Amino acid sequence: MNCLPAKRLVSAGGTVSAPVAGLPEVDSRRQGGLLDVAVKDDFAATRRVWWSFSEPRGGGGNSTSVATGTLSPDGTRMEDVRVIFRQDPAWASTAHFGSRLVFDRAGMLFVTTGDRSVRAASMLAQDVSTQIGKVIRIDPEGGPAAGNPQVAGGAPGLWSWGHRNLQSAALGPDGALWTVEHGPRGGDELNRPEAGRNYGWPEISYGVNYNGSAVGGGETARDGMEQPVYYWDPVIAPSGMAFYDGDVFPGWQGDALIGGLAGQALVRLEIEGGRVTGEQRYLQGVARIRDVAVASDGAVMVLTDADDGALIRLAPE
Ligand SMILES: [Ca+2]
Repeated sequence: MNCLPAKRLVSAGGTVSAPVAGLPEVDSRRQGGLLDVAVKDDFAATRRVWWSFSEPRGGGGNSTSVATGTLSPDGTRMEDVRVIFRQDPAWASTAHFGSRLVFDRAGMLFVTTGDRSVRAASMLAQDVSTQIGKVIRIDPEGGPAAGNPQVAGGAPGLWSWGHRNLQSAALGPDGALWTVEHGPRGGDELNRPEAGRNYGWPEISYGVNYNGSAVGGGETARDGMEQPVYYWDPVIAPSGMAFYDGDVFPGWQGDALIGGLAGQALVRLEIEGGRVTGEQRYLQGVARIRDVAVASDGAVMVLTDADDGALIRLAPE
């Protein structure tokens, strides 16, 4: 089945809606598509929705973009839609778009991007004037966010740089943004990106390129570049992340839950004092896991990545 990207609503009872109408055009080739969706706590009153997607930008180019709109009262269409962020520069690539959207406690919106997967673009992850390979932080209307770092020549919204392909992000119990990025072979990373810091890609990595060659000069550390909190070798191919804050898995309180695509697992990281103290895997081999969330009743919701993908609810018997 080759689906066009569609945003759908799934009811509490598991009924899947028809595609929601009114979305802007999406470049859905290869890794492109509808990427993430976010609402704020006041959604029931405002019906405002934010989503990231790969947007055609002309001339074969595209970018990770963010749109916002209001879901119609009957849930069938987005209204008052506008694009509030367009990654600069656009690039002719069908890979490494990121992307995740996370609201922080100040109500600002983190947007994670990717390095576009081709060498000339990947190098721009180190160029602070671009939005390639970055964590971006904007206000919910797309404007500048108070509290962003002052970086000389920094692109609008610049928070942190030197990232490869960020498909996992969540706000931790510490109120900070945590991310997991796809590394090359053997280099997926958990980071806690701090304002104005450089996370090293494509200069340092714990992995090697897919053809076996070294990343950069083959170093894993360099002055002025941050170390990951944790890394995977072999990789899990991370997508989706949530910190568990429910009641039905009491032993998981405060732990990070991360989806594994190639890893075909739900990965749980025990984190104490900002360090990973244990790793467990669930649903091993069941499916490629695209996203994970914690429901209001404490159940864990897992979205699989397949032609006939499923939304799975995990709760104790
Ligand atoms: Ca890094």
